Amino acid sequence: TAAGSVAAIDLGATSGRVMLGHVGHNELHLRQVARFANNPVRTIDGLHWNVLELYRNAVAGLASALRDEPGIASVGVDSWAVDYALMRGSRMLGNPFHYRDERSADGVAVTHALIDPAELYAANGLQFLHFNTLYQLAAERLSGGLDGADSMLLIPDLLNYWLTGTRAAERTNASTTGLLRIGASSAAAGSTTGAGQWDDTLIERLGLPRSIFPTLIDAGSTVGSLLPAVAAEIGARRPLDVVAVGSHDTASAVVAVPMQSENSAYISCGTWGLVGLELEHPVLTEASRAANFTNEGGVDGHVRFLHNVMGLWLLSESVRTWERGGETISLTELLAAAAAVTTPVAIFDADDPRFMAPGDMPTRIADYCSEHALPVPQSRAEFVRSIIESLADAFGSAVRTASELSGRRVDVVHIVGGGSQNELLCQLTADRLGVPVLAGPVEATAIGNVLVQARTQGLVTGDLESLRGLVARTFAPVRYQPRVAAERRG
Ligand code: LFR
Repeated sequence: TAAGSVAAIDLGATSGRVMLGHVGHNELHLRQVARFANNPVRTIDGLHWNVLELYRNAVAGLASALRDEPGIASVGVDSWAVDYALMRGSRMLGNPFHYRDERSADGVAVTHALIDPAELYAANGLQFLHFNTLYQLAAERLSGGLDGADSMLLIPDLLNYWLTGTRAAERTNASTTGLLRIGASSAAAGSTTGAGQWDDTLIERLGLPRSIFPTLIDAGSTVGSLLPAVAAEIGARRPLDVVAVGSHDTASAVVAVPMQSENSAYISCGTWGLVGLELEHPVLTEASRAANFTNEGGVDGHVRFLHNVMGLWLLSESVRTWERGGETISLTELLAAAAAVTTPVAIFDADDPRFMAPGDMPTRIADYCSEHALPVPQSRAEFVRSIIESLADAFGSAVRTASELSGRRVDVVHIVGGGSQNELLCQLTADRLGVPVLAGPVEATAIGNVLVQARTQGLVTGDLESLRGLVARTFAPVRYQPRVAAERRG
């Protein structure tokens, strides 16, 4: 097979990027052609994504990708999960809400009054996060927000619609709505138990209009060709397809984790730290529900069995707080200072709900420490050290829990995404677990996006194992040996 190029639009909660991927049987190159901030906007009715600006930047990025490489074969879009736009015909009804908006709390209460959380877990297999789409939609229904809507499009599905005029719901991301039925086997289409399909019973019991949920499609299928107006805007001289990728960013990231055995755990670490395993079957036990582990849909029907840890959000939101006075902080210097801290720092519960909403993170961390009789960090370096130690601690416990709940031994942990560049975090995670950490690639999400498109275009072939082999060969991970285990052995 000949090599070729595709473009990946990858929207994260703090920044978006457009990447050009060049893929062949034994080659994989990625180049960033555009990167832009993702700054949410608070208005009188709550916290929103600036989705028009994200789309404008994505389209501008595609235009520069095409100037660099006119032969691009396709485009794929991924983003964070759960959030959506409500539509009437082709019109978007209002700006999508940010999952950190507080309104979904009302939705949780009404939903759990209708359906017991244990019953919900049996139906959808999802960990409880107050922002899961079903709670947001419940809140929306209470406030009349669903009136007049004839469809609901998750963020990547919305961009795919704007690019092609075709409405569809890609399955990996749809699995985060809480409205897809989980099954005993992987979420394959065509299953007679309704696994991987919109759960009509659940939707009806929640009083949601079934008609707003679009046709489901699998990653790897073609959504459609670029609309002529879009093609003209970006200067495409030949027809260009939009391919559905693992449109949940975490699903794309997991595709590109260079796991070489089934005893590998992964941590996809960006704004969030998504910690878990890839499985063939969901784990729906009471213990798994109590530990708040989720069974999200993966590319090729695998299960992403994982837990959401608060992630680098704790750090980025702290930096944002410190920069409010107009100062610009160097992250490199801050991390170096944190690495040099020798006084013992507090290990706090990174998953405490108080850290969820945007705001003054250092004060919240200090409050947490005082309340729990822990040493309150005294300097920025100590705050950062405390955050990183606490994340490593949470990562360590989540890996251990994933292993216990699934009965799968873990002898290596891969960290991908921005967090894989944080040496202290990688080392401390290895130390906590007593197993090696393999760090990288940083741009796992974009790579996963690119690889699924490349496979659809016939530039590569095979299952995830062979795609991961290509990642492992082209992006050699950095290895962190556990210091604790080494000391014990010595
Ligand atoms: C990571 C992520 C997580 C999801 C959270 C909210 O970017 O997609 O997987 O739980 O954002 O959508």
